[in-house]
Order: sequence, then structure tokens, then C-alpha cells
Amino acid sequence: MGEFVRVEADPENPAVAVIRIDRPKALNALNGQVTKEIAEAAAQVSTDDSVRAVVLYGGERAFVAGADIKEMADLSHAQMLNYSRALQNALTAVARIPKPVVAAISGFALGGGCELALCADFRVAGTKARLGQPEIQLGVIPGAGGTQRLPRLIGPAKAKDLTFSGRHVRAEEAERIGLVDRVVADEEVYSAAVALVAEYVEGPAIALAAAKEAIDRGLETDLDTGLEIERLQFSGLFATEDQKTGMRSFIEQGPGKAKFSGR
Ligand code: DAK
Repeated sequence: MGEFVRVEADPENPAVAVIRIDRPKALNALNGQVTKEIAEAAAQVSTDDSVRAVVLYGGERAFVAGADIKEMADLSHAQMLNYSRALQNALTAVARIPKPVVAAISGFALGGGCELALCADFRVAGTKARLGQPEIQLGVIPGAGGTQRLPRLIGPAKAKDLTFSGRHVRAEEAERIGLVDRVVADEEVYSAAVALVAEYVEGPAIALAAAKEAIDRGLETDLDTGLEIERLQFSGLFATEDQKTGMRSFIEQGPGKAKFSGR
């Protein structure tokens, strides 16, 4: 349990872990401490077998309003080289959580906050949410994956529009351009996000991890290499109990009835 980030089990779906970012005085801005605690939380949920899905949540007013501008403003080039590595590594640790992950976005998801949301598999936003990459207005550019993950998600022209202008995008536009997957009433953001990933908690955990790995790694490479990643992941699943259970269940009882153990 960190000072600003804690991992909690959702009370109604204990297999869903919530990474709760809680630094309200600064709208959850990512200072060094928050960044370190996010990396620790990502490691914790990644290795805990009782966690089958993850929600990233910052509370009602803000998801995360970006990296901490006040902490960053006077850093030298040499200091930024270290600072930037910690921030990128923390967000990459979130992107690599081998389980379904959803960002529950209420309020502001700006700069590093938008980049954190991009590390999730899905994004659910409240109607009043505001997303964007406003770094250009600070004289810099996105630095925690925004120039890379954003164009991969919404395409280069839309990513350049958001990055060059720094404008905030409302939830409905975010949904239209594919930046978020669902828009719900603000008070339903958290529960809708939990419901979205709760669907997967009884699934074959190792196959879900393999699917995530194959899609994410495959998108970073050429088709031939991606197909090879898929083939190896697919074959590897024949070492799992869930593959035996799933196929035997189909043969004996028909489709969709298997009860998986996650092993
Ligand atoms: N950093 C520090 N403090 C922040 C903050 C931020 N990003 N955002 C808000 N706060 C603080 C405000 O200063 C204020 O503090 P007090 O004055 O009360 O002490 C408090 O949170 C409440 O904010 P406001 O009073 O401004 O609240 P409003 O509702 O009026 O406005 C706002 C909310 C979100 C529109 C506004 O606060 C705002 O524009 N915030 C900044 C948004 C922003 O520009 N975000 C991008 C930050 S730059 C890197 C990786 C990543 C990054 C950098 C490097 N490396 C790997 C290289 C990322 C950079 C960024 O994210």
C-alpha cells in the first residue's frame, strides 16, 4: 500500500483488483512517488494469481491530470533522462500486466494521464471526462508513450491533431475517434469498468494472457513475426489444464460450458 496508490479488491468482484490513484490535491498528477507506486502496483497485480482483471481508477474529479508539472519544471537535461525512464517504465509495467485491464476515466485524463489510460486494454469514460495531450502548451511533447500508443490506437492524423493542438477532447468525441470504448453517466464509470472486465475473471487466465501478449507484441512487428508469436503462444496453451478442460467440455457438453481453473 503506497502513499498515493493502493491496490484494492473490488468488494463485489474480489477477483477484480483496482489500482486506485489517490492524490486529490494535485488531481492525481504523477510525481516521482506516484510513478514509483504505480510501477509497484502493476508488479503486484501481475504476479498475484488471485487477481484476474484490473481497473485503473483515480476517483470522481480526475483520472490523472498529467505528470507533475511543478516537480518537472526545473529539471536539467541530465535529471530528465532519469526521471523520464522511471515514468516510461511505470507505464510500460501497466501495459504489460498479463490480464485484462480497463481504465475508468472520470474527469481529467491529460498528458501522462491520457498516456496511462492508453496502457489499458479498454477505456470507459464518464460524460464529463476530458482527455488530451496538452504537453505542446508547455513547450514539450508527450513523453510516456503518447507519440507511440496514441497513433497506434486512433491513427496518425487524429493523434497529430490532439498532439499539435493540445486541445481537450470531450467523452463523446473520444468515443467517436476510438480513444475510449464506452461512455457512461459519470456516476457509473467505476461500476461500468468493473462490469466490463468482470466478464473475464472466470476465463482461462493463461489463454487470456497469451491473447493479450500476441495482440500487443504482434502489433509491434511485421505480420510474419506476429504470426509466429501467435503460433508459439497457441502451442504453449497445450501445456495448460484449461485447454484440456475446454476441449473436453466441448466434446462432451457442447460449446461455452467449460469451467476453467486458470491453470
Ligand atoms: N501537475 C501539477 N499540478 C497539477 C497538475 C499537473 N499536471 N494538474 C493540476 N495540478 C494542480 C493545480 O496546480 C492545482 O494545485 P493548487 O493550485 O490547488 O495547489 C490543483 O491541481 C487543482 O488544479 P486546478 O486548480 O488547475 O483545477 P481546474 O479544475 O481549474 O483545472 C485542469 C483542471 C486539469 C484543466 C488544470 O489543472 C490543468 O490544465 N492541469 C494541467 C494539465 C496538463 O497540462 N497536463 C499535462 C502535464 S505534462 C515524460 C513522460 C510523460 C510526461 C513527461 C515526461 N517522460 C517519460 C519523458 C508527461 C507530461 C505531462 O503530463
